[in-house]
Amino acid sequence: MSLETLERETLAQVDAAADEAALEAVRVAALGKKGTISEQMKGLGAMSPDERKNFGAALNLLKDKVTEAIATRKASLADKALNERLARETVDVTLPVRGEGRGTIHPVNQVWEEIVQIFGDLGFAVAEGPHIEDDFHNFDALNMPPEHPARQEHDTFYFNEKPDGSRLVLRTHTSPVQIRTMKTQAPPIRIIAPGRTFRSDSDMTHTPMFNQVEGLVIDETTHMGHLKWVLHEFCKAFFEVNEVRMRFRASHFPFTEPSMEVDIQCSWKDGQVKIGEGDSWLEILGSGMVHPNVMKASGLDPAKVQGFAFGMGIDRVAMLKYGIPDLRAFFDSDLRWLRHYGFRSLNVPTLAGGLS
Ligand code: 2NL
Repeated sequence: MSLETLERETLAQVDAAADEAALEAVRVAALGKKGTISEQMKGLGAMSPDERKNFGAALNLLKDKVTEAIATRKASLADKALNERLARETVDVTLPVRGEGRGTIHPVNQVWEEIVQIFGDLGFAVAEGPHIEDDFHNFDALNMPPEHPARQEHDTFYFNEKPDGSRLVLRTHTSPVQIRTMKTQAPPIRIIAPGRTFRSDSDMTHTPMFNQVEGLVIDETTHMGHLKWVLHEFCKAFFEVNEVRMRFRASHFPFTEPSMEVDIQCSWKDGQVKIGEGDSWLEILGSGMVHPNVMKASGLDPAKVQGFAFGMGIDRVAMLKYGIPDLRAFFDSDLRWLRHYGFRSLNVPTLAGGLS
C-alpha cells in the first residue's frame, strides 16, 4: 500500500471514530507496535541510503499528521461527551420539593434563627467564639477571680492541667465572646452571641450541653431604659404577642451592676402556659449594666463608655414557646420526636414572612 493510501485511510478512520474508545483502537491499529504505520518502518532496512532517507522522512511526516489528527479528534470527542453529559444532567430547579416533612429543623435551631432575626432587626450583629476557653475569658475578665464562689456554681468541665498549671475549660456561658468583642472592636458595640455552652449538670431541666444567647450594647450613654426597651421589643416579637407585661427584679451577677432578673406575664390553663396574659410570672432571662471591672478587663474605660448585657437559655425559651415538656428530649435524636416538634426545612423564620 502506498503511503498516500495509508494516510487517506488512516485519517478517514480517525474521522469516523465515534467515541474515545474507538479512537484509541484506531491509534493502536496505526501507531501501535504492530500497527500499519509501524509496520512500514520494517521496510527501511532493505532500502538504499537515498531511498531510506526519503521514505523515512515521509513516514515521519505521516506519523506526525496521524498523531495530530488523533489529538484533534480526541479533543472534539471529549467536548462532545461533556456537552452531552451537561445536557443529560440538567436539574429543573422549579420542580416542587420531594418528600416534604421528612427532614425537619430542630426546635433549638428554629428558635436560634428566630432570635437572630429579631435582634438583627434591632440592629444587633451576631458574634461567635471558641467553645474551649481559658480562665481569663470565661471567668477572670467577668469579675470572677479564682476564689469567687460563682466559679463552683458553674460546674465547669476542665481540661487536663498544662505544665504551667493552667487549665482550659469548656465555656460555661457565651460571655467570653463578648469579652473578645470588647477587646477587638471599638464602641459602639451592639452584638448578640448565640452558642453552645457546657456545664457538668444533668437532670429534668439541665443538660451538660445547652444553648445560650447573650447580648451586649456598649456606647457613651447607653442606659437601663435602652435595656428595658430592647428586651420588651424582643419578648413581643419572640412570643408573637401585641403586649406582654414584664417585671425587672433586683438580682446579682458578678459581671453586672445593677443586675436584674426578668419575668414575663403568663397564664396557666390545663397545664398549658400562655405568654402575654394572666397574673402569673415566668422568669426568662438575666440582665444588667456591665460591671466596670468587666469593662477594664476588656480594655475599655468605664469613665468613657457604659452599657448593658443580658443572657437567656435558647433551649429553655424553645420549650416555653413551643410547649415542649422535657428538656432532655432535645438531645435524644428520636426521629418521632423530631418529626413532631420539628419545623419545615424551607420555612425560614423572618420578621416579614412570619417567625413560626
Ligand atoms: C442568665 C444571666 C447574664 C450577662 C449574662 C454579661 C456579659 C458580659 C458582661 C456583662 Cl461580657 N454581662 N452577660 C449579664 C447578665 C446576665 O445571664 O441567667 N443567663 C441564662
